[in-house]
Amino acid sequence: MHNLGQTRSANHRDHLLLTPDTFIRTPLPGLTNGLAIVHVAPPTGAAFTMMTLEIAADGKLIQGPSQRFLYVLEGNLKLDEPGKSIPHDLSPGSYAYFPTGYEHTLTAVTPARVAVIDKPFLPLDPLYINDPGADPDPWFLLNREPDIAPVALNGDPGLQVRSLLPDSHIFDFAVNTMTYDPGAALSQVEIHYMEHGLLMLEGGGIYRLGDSWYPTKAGDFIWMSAYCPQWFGAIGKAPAKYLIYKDFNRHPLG
Ligand code: UGY
Ligand code: MN
Repeated sequence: MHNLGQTRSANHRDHLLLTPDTFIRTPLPGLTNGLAIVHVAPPTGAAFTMMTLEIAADGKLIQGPSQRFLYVLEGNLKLDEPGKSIPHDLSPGSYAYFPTGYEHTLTAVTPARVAVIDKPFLPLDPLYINDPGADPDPWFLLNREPDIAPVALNGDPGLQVRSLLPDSHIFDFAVNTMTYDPGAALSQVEIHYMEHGLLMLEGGGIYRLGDSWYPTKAGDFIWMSAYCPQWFGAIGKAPAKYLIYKDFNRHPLG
C-alpha cells in the first residue's frame, strides 16, 4: 500500500530523520545471508557509518574497513575471535567494540538485527596520553548494556545515561543509551561540534532538529551534523530510549 508520497522522513543539510518506510536494504561486503540498511554514510557529510544489519540464521559478518562498534537489537548470535576456541554468545543488549583490523566473525543463530557503527580511528596525540604506560590503542570489549550503571543526566533522575565505551581518551567516539521517563526532556537545546547517529529503541517523543520539531518513535534513525540544534522530550506512557553515537575525546582540529 503506497502512501501517495507521504513520509515522516526528512533530509536537511544539518540533519536526517529516516523512518522505516523509507529504509532501503543492500548487500554489504563482509556480510553473507544478510542485508544492510545504511542509515548514514560520508555522502551526507558524516565521518562515520551507522547501519542496521538484518541477518538470516547462519548469516555471517566479518571485520570491516575500520574500528567497529556493534549492538544487538534482536536475535541470538555467536562471536568468534581469532585464537579463541569458544565463541561468545550475544543476545539483545549485548555489544562489542573492535579496534581497527581486529578479526571477528559474527554468526546469527536465529534471525537477528544488529546496529553497526564503523569509523576510521583518529589516534590520540601521545602529548595527551597522561599515563606514560597506557596503551595508545583502544581495546576489544564485549559487554551487556543492562550491566552498565546508569547516570542521571545533570542530576535528573528521569533521564538515565549508560556510557557503553570506557571512560578513556584513547577512544575517539562514544556510544550511549539514553532512557527518558514519560515527560522527561533534555534540559537545554544542545548545539555542539560533535555529530550524532541515533537509533530510537523504545517509545517516542518530539525531536527538535535545526528549526523543525518531529514526532519520532522506536525504529526511527536520526543523524545530526555538528552544530545541529537538538532537543528531545519523551511523550507517551512508557519510557523512550535511544542508542546514540558521537565523536568524542579529540581536539576539533584533529
Ligand atoms: O551526548 C549528547 O550530546 C546527547 N545529550 N545529545 C542528544 O541526546 N541529542
Ligand atoms: Mn548532543
